[in-house]
Amino acid sequence: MNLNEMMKRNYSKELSSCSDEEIYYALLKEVKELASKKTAKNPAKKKLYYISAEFLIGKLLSNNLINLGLYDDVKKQLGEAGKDIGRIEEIENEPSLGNGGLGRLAACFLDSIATLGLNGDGVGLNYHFGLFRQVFEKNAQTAQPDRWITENSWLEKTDTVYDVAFRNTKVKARMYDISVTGYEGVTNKLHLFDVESVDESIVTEGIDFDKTAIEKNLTLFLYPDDSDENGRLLRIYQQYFMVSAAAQLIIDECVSKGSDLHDLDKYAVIQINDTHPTMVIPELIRLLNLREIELDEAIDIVSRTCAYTNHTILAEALEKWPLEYLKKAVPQLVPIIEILDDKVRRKFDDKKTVIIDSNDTVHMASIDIHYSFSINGVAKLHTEILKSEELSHFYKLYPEKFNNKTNGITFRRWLMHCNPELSEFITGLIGEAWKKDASELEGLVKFKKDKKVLQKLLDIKAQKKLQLKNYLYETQGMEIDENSIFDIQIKRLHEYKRQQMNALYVINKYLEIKNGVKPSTPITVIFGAKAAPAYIIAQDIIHLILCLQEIINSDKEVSPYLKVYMVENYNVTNAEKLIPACDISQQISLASKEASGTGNMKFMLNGAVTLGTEDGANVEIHQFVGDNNIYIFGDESDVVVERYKEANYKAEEYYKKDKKIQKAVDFITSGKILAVGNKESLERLQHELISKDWFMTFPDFESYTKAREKAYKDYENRLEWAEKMIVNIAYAGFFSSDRTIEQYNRDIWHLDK
Ligand code: 26Q
Repeated sequence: MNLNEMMKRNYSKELSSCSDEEIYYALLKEVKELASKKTAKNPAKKKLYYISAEFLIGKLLSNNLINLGLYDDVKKQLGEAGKDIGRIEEIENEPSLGNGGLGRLAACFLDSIATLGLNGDGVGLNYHFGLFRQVFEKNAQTAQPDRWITENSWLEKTDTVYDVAFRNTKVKARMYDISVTGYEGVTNKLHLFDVESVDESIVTEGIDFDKTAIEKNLTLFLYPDDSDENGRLLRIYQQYFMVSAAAQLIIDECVSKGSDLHDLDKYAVIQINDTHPTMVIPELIRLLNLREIELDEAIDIVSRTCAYTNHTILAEALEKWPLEYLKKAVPQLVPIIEILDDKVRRKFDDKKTVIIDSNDTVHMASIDIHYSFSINGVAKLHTEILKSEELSHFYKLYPEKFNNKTNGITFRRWLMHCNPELSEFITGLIGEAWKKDASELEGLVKFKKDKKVLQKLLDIKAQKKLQLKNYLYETQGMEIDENSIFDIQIKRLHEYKRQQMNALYVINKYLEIKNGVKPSTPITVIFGAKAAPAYIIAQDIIHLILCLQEIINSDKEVSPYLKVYMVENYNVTNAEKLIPACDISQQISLASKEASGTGNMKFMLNGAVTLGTEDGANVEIHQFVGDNNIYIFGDESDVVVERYKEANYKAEEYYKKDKKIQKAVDFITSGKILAVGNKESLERLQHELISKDWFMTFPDFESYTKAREKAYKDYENRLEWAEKMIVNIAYAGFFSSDRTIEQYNRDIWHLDK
């Protein structure tokens, strides 16, 4: 690719005299063309449809340049013309089409599917605003709409349009495509359906809009507030819109390839990403039945075609819908769901596995489990807990359907793109093979006593920390000491992830420094998290952290030793800057609650050391790196599960007898914080902790503190620390999403290469 010629073609100008914007749009056009040339000429007969309400894809320019093998050359040519590829990337808006882990996982999977040359497309929704943009005002989160679609973007309008009928209205679903490039692989598609009559002008204050005007609002936002009935109904409308269009697309494509639909499972496999696309099961059954296939056979066909992934064990996140809502929105599915329920009731006595319960509530996961052929969890521990606890009644019925697929991440984005310095260094040590086979990274272990290598690793980390410092100064005005320990917790805000426990530790550290006990190396604690707008306690925790930020950073006695920052609007783009700069990765969920986590893998790959509980994929990370290269603390999942069963945990007892806990919790409503914070919010949070502490931060607090102090102490011995870093990088290979996808394909999808 000759950029000078490209710019002359597009703008009749020399590259050096083009603006960053002009260069970005020319590259966008060129890369789209090149990507489409890599579409498989003779795709395999069977195709995977990965249906998901979220695809948190992040910016695509660099990712696509890397995957098409053009990145280095483009960067060089730009450099020669005095242009910086980093600045050009900034022109691109990040499409926030996901909340967090589940959506980002879907994006990593698409990358690996294309990289492995598998025939598989994503299917989802083209939200115009995606997830809200987080803005801090008066030490609190506010939510703003985040429009990402521009006149020219990665989206390609297609001619495919389907009718989708609801009880009261009918809309048209137009398909837009984004090319998904594989690394030295093929180009697949992400199909995003959009309602033709969408109207962005109905968005009024912040992220408020008329929730009843389905034709106009259906694809405006990702997961609109579901705290009132109209909001919840809208979620059903969105889900049905997505799966009805998907089902029509699947049938069309299979028929055009020669399927008579009785053999649908020879042409298609559908992966249902959590329960959000569950209605694809009854919808496909309905459509097959309309095409003269007997109901029993249709049910059988669909069950052989669908597979379900569970991403959560939190009861409140398992979707349940009142039958009433389905009748209001999609009455055509109700008789099918009733039949599915009836079949279950005839076959099994266990009331816990019914689809429609005695309150006329529809359990979406029950539909998935009875009517798909595979059910998988996302990390070993998670899958075991599903089998023994949350889904044990189903496991008894279908032990053969249950399997584990430990999550993974794409190393193209989460190492090659975000940390080219480390990538090159690794390649210099062990060669290029790790880029296609991540297990090759284990070859780094043999350098763990090589002082030169360790020193270089520390130098690269220092460089990434300096880059982050500059980025956060430019974008958010933060002033970070690059010589401090970067201790980072970035993920959605949720009580089970326990940002509040991290904050309690910070309070204690602050009080300690005030008392003259100073850490030998300064510490920078960084948070990044969005909270669902209707999740009050989560808002309170953000408020507490922002208040701490104000108090601690402006305290002249303390700030040379401890600073706290909450990054505004945490998203994929700033994750790519934060992760390579991290020393300590906080993965501190209450054991049993985090299904897997994938941030933990990204940090490890970039040489951060984990401070974590035995939860989700931390368990597997621990097994790989061994006790010396991770800081594990806290009660294990069996203890936690037992404590919930006994229902005898009393937070107040810990508060009363543990002085450290008491001091930290009392500080939440001290004069110092109230001077900068909101009394109602802080008192609510304090009360919640003392009276409930539902995610058991107090029982783990002492061991958390000890482990964290030990990590800070160990950090002092730089070469020993670097040894931990290299061991983490070396064993991160298992967590490549290429490995995960190989396993999905081997055990579930059976696609030909
Ligand atoms: C449910 C009902 C009503 C409204 C919203 C929802 C809802 C929305 C989003 C339920 C769940 C989600 C997202 C879940 C999620 O991101 N789970 C994460 O998935 C990751 C990938 O497997 C795991 O690594 C994380 O551990 C898990 O929390």
